[in-house]
Amino acid sequence: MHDIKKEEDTIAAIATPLGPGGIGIVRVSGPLSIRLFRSILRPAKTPKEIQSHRLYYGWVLDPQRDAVVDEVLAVVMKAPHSYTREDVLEIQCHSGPAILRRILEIVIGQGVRLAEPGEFTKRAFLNGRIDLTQAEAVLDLSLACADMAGQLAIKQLQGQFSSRIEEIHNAIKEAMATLEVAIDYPDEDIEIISESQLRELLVTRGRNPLSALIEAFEKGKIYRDGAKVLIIGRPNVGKSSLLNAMACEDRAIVTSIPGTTRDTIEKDINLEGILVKLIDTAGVRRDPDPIETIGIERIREKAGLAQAALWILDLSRPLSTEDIEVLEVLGNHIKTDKILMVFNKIDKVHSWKSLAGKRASEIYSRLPKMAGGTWAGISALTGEGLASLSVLMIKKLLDGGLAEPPNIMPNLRQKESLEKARRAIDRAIDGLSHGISPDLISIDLRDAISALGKITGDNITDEVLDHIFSHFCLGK
Ligand SMILES: Nc1nc2c(ncn2[C@@H]2O[C@H](COP(=O)(O)OP(=O)(O)OP(=O)(O)O)[C@@H](O)[C@H]2O)c(=O)[nH]1
Ligand SMILES: [Mg+2]
Repeated sequence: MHDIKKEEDTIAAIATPLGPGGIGIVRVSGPLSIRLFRSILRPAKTPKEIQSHRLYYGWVLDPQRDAVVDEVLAVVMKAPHSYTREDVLEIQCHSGPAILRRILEIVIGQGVRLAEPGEFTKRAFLNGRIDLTQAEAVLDLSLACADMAGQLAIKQLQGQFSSRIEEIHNAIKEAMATLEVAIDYPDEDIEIISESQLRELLVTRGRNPLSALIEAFEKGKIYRDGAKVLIIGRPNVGKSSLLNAMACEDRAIVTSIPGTTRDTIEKDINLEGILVKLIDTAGVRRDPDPIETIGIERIREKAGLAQAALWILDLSRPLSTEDIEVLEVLGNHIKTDKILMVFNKIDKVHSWKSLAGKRASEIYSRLPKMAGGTWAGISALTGEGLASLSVLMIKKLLDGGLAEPPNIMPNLRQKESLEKARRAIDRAIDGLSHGISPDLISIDLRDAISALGKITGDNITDEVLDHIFSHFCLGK
């Protein structure tokens, strides 16, 4: 277990977002919680003894002025049956920044301290209710915008990640126990398991599961962080119309005048559970005016960060050099395999599929590097083809098939520890093959265990903890 000092004072924070809403919650944790219930709340029926986990209806009083502040529901959760394992008081009041702040002020006036970001969850961790992977999952959950990221965080919150780490940990322990025997009785030829079996154990139950988790980080990145998708094309092909259609909102101005969009416009959408930032851009054309030149510079900047680009072409008009120039102007800023050709305005033409097929071949012959690229036909006006476009976009973003998101998805901090553990195990495996002495191999294995402990929080420093929890919002 970690040996970081537990906090003993009472903390409070507003636990709900500050904005208009139905209810707001002020959360208190620590030894003063129950006394606070008595001093600032007036329940409709005064209980003899405050019961744990029971909602009490009543009013919050300002003890200094003896005035009623709000009508509330309050609950006390007695230690250790609470989120933090301390006595907790939660006051559900009417939402609104003024009321919430007023109640918080009254609470603070009673000798309670304002909580730091993430301090409730930090206490839950320090008091042993959750491990560090679960604490970090709470953070991910509160930040998750797309449902997939949220689902992943919940799995982590349920402790799936920790149990995988524990399995690896146990395997290493087993290997160490075997080595201990060899160290303690160097002259006797006791072999509990052979060297090759030991190597096998470290590979199958150490190295391989670690590699799988590290790979899950790479695979899961897009589910965790989302992706950026650029919409590019010459003026008037329907880029802004597509942004609006996918966002189900009139986010960008659409007119029949070429050159309507001058700046980049971003909108987050939820694409099959993945958070995608769509970026509409100014139409690219030859001889740009000074504003357009700035616009093109913006596109180049965004292009470097985008995971995919939708190259929009107007199927109702012949292919023009202007279309081709879009890719030339953006040059090396977008990789060809990241580009998806999208033929828009299919509602304006007859038998659009065969026409689009011909148009694609024409593009391949003029731009051989695009050969074999995927394309979609859509009408940003009627919405036709948008569903298939979404499927193609996901495929592009996931580099091929519709991969299932990994069950467990380490974050960057955790991935670095996993890599450290894998390196240590590799050294041990290598050492075994080269007949290195068991005590040296033991040191490598101990390093691996220590790296794993950084993930679950078994051996972690105050500094790292503070860093992790500082990313939380207040009241978490
Ligand atoms: N019939 C039809 N018209 C469309 C479609 N998509 C866009 N338009 C029309 O095409 C015109 C240009 O649309 P925009 O979305 O503004 O095009 P844009 O590519 O953003 O243009 P710029 O911002 O000027 O580069 C508008 O009059 C739209 O109504 C479509 O699928 N079918
Ligand atoms: Mg536009």
